Amino acid sequence: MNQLAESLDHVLEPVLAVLPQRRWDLDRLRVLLQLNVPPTVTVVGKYNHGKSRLLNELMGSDIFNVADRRETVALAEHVQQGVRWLDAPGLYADVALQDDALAREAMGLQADIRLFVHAAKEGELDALESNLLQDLVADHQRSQRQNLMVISQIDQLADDAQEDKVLTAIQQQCAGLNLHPVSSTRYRQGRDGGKQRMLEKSGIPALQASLEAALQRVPQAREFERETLLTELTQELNTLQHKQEQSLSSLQQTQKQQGIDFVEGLGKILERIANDLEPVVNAPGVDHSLVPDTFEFGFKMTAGKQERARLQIAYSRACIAINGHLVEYGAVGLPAAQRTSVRSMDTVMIAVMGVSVKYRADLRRIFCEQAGRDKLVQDFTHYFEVSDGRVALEKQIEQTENQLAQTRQALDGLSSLEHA
Ligand SMILES: Nc1nc2c(ncn2[C@@H]2O[C@H](COP(=O)(O)OP(=O)(O)OP(=O)(O)O)[C@@H](O)[C@H]2O)c(=O)[nH]1
Ligand SMILES: [Mg+2]
Repeated sequence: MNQLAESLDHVLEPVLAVLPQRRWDLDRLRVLLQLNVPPTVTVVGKYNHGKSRLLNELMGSDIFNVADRRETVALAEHVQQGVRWLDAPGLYADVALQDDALAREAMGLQADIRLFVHAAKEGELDALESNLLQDLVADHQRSQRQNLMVISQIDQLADDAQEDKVLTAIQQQCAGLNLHPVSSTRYRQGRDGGKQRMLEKSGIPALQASLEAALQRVPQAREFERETLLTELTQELNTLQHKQEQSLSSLQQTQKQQGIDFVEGLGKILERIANDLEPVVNAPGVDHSLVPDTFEFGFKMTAGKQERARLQIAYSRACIAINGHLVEYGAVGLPAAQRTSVRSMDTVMIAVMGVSVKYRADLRRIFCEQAGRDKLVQDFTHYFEVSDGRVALEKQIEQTENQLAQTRQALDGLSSLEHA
């Protein structure tokens, strides 16, 4: 691979990675950016309509194979006097459409000038030809790539009247395009026999004149097409970049706000819990919960039992309030790496609060002191940050950042081409 091709790859591959749907345009741009590719002329049309033979007559030598059947099955090229002639297979001839792919490569990718060849004896263009011609005309409007309409094998028509009729009908199908009626056989006869009238009647000299003018326009058409493609691609990348920047900033904003809301919300809940617990943990008098029950009390209610029940209820309420917050933020279960075989134990609540019974002193330390609440916020926030939703959001941000970096790289590459 030469140096230019390598540096083009370096620029165009990143663009393709970002805009895979523009592969075709990027391939064409690669051709346009190649230096020293002679103006390229190709033929487009159905098989056996005389395409290869026409090229031979235009070149003045029998380079391409001509036969009375489907003949051309691969692209063939010949450079002569600064023009690159490209013979392509007939369209729609091959059921597997392999030939069509080659024809499209020639007319879509390589050619600056396309000779649309249609045999006069076939009468009007059929639907496939007509669609193809419309595509080519639309492409010309976008890219200034040129199309010449050639009606071939006019010697096969009975007389001038029939020729008029056929040409009039076809002209209506391709408004705006000049028709070039030609006969390769007449041209050959005229040339070999030195018959000037036959030469003129072959239509080939007139086609040659049109082709010559079209060839003159190729440099400026290429320049226009290159600029058009570069502008379109740059615009598309700019739009994409803008969208990606917006979604990145909105994701980051969500991430930040969620984090703030989680911590602030939890802080408020903990303060409310501390207020609710205040009278329970600071009840005056003896702490009966620490007095063990003895056998003699059996199933009777005791002050100790009552107090422990009160503490248990207060603690449960605190846990329910906290858990509600965790549910709201999707931070209920443990991250996969921390899960055990006991599913019911794999909760953030248990991981942070433990399973031991809580007494007054515990509740006071855990909820009523700032340090205790700070510790809870810290521990719960840790599990919030590793929760599935939070991790997914982080991944999404990373992904968007990567995509944005790719888009920027693609844009940088393209702008280096514009300024080259
Ligand atoms: N009478 C007459 N026959 C022609 C003319 N041009 C080509 N032919 C004949 O038509 C047949 C097909 O010509 P080709 O040039 O091979 O046709 P093609 O369009 O290249 O065909 P594929 O390569 O199969 O797509 C050959 O037998 C040619 O000699 C012409 O102007 N007049
Ligand atoms: Mg051919």
